Amino acid sequence: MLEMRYSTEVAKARDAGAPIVALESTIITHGMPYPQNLAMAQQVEDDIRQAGATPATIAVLGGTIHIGLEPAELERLAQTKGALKLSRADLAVALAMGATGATTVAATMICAARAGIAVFATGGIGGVHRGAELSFDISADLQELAQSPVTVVAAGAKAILDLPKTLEVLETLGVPVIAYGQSGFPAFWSRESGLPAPLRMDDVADIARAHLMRAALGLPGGQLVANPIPEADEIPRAVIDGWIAQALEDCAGVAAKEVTPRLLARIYELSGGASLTANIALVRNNARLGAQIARALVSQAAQPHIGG
Ligand code: PSU
Ligand code: MN
Repeated sequence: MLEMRYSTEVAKARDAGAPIVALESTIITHGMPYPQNLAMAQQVEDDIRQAGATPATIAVLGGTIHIGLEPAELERLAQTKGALKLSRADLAVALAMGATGATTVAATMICAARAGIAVFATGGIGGVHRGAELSFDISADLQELAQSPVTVVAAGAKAILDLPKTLEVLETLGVPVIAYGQSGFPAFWSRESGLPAPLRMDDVADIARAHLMRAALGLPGGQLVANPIPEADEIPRAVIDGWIAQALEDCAGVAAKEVTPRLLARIYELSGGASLTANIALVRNNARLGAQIARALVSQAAQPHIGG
């Protein structure tokens, strides 16, 4: 009943047992304007290929889960105006109705796990929104990290969120939050949030081993690898904080699924495009790290004493 369609290159990689990195599509349809969204998606796929893995951009097209998009499908999706934003709650309904939609971090994790893909690279995960004590707005991405066995590489959580509360919820849910190569938790457009990361790892092989250990322990869920934006591309905290404060003010009254896309679009305007340039740089950086982790996983899973 559940049909998943694999792109030509992903099908080939699966047959060969080669490393694959999943990519989400909400960042394409709801996170960036056209045509930069398409250029970003193509560039990120190429980064993964150049790093020795196969990219699998995940989306729902006409009611079918696609694991990897053919070039023409990616071009079409990037221009689709009415694409739905699909999270855990929406996925089955969208499939049942034959809809076309982009998958969030949560929905991409669900699809990746079903396809046997262990690593997923994106920009930033959803989290606890500022004012959540009144709005109750907490992204389903957090619960998904506790349920689906996928290692997600992101540049921390978007600085539009309440980062201390986001880290608290992740801890409650038992999600390992691992900063890569530094002790602080990164804040998307900036390398440091000012908060310490709960865990730190400096070695890709350790990250892969921790992923396999979690499974060996019988624990559900994945891990969040927080990879700081490259120094040359970061926006200083003081600068981005000003735009965030303004955007939050301008978007007062926006609710539910609309919140993240509207805030990102407003920050893009306020920054004269600088937020998008940084966003693209950090996604590419995460894609390259994701490819390295996927490669390490493939070589370690071949050693039976760990994978078990
Ligand atoms: N990161 C970006 N742009 C985005 C998102 C993340 O740079 O558009 C998307 C992701 O798909 C993430 C979603 O899963 O926003 C979170 O939305 P919500 O807070 O409604 O769960
Ligand atoms: Mn939300």
